[in-house]
Amino acid sequence: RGEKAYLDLCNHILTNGTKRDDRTDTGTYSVFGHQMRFNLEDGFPLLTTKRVPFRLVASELLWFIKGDTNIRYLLENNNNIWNEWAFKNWIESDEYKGPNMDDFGNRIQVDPEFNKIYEEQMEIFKKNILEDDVFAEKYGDLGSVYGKQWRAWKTSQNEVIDQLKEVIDSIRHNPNSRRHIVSAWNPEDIPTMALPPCHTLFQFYVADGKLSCQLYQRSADVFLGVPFNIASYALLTHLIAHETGLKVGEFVHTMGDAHIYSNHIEQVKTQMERDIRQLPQLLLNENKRSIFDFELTDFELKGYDPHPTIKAPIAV
Ligand code: DHF
Ligand code: TMP
Repeated sequence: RGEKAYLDLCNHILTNGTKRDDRTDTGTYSVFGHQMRFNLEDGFPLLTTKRVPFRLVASELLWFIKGDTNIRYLLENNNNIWNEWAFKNWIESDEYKGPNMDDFGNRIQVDPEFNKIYEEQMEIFKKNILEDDVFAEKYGDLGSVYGKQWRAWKTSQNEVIDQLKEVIDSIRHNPNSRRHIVSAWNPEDIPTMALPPCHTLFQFYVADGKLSCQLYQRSADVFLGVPFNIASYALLTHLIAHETGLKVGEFVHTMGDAHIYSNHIEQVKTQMERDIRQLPQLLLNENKRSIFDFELTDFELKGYDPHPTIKAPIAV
């Protein structure tokens, strides 16, 4: 349970994982089908064996909750975690006339000179997203990703379904339901997405006045993505519990392909040697009730005292 379950998963993959090639040409060690449990009553599950930037987790979640799919909002909040996937659309477009950026994700890691040129192009790209409405509209959008499916799933009758609002209503009015589900996996829309949803589907469960959440994550980058995903769904569960007058229960994290990229192994080993510290506590602004009204300043994390950051390259 808890952070130990995360470190156990790392150990399990390094010990028993199968070496596999992957889409990004990075190479991974992976296992298929794994589950971790986090009791949210024990504290907020932000890993302590490395620093996980809560501010970035929170602004990404607020972006999903708004139903936004454009990275402009993230950039306005100094959040750069989705830049590469929007940049990819830009450099593959006819309008891009700059230096060749093919396969930039791998080249920046092996070619310092190329990396410099990439950094310049990325800065120009970010500036354009922030300052040029037309450019942002066209190239800042990641397609029908999480925010769109959560808040405005389009039906065959051209209606929209607000899955998030409906699930909150059903938790409130019919807590015993076994149908508290939100799906980001919309087969028809997959081709229009910058990245098909990794956190694919989640379900809530109410018992003893407590709200639990289980996530099915089809693909899990255990070193970089998973610490964010745990914190993000824990935060979402807190927000919905707050709105519906429930206490928080458990977060159950179920994974399909759980992998460690071959260029994260040293970092993972460093992290595994560290001792687990006490979890922080999450405080929410008591004056706000609806999850749709929350802003970054309404969250406070108390007592977060993690080991230092561990850097790693992300596979694009
Ligand atoms: N692709 C891959 N290969 N792995 C991912 O985890 C991933 N996650 C995405 C989009 N594509 C992905 C969205 N979420 C970082 C964390 C989560 C995330 C994207 C990026 C990340 O780079 N985290 C760094 C800190 C980044 C920063 O400070 O700006 C970390 O050390 O946690
Ligand atoms: P894939 O689409 O080929 O599975 O690649 C997606 C990669 O991104 C994979 O390594 C999983 C990772 N990922 C996470 O772990 N968590 C996330 O939230 C996101 C968006 C991606």
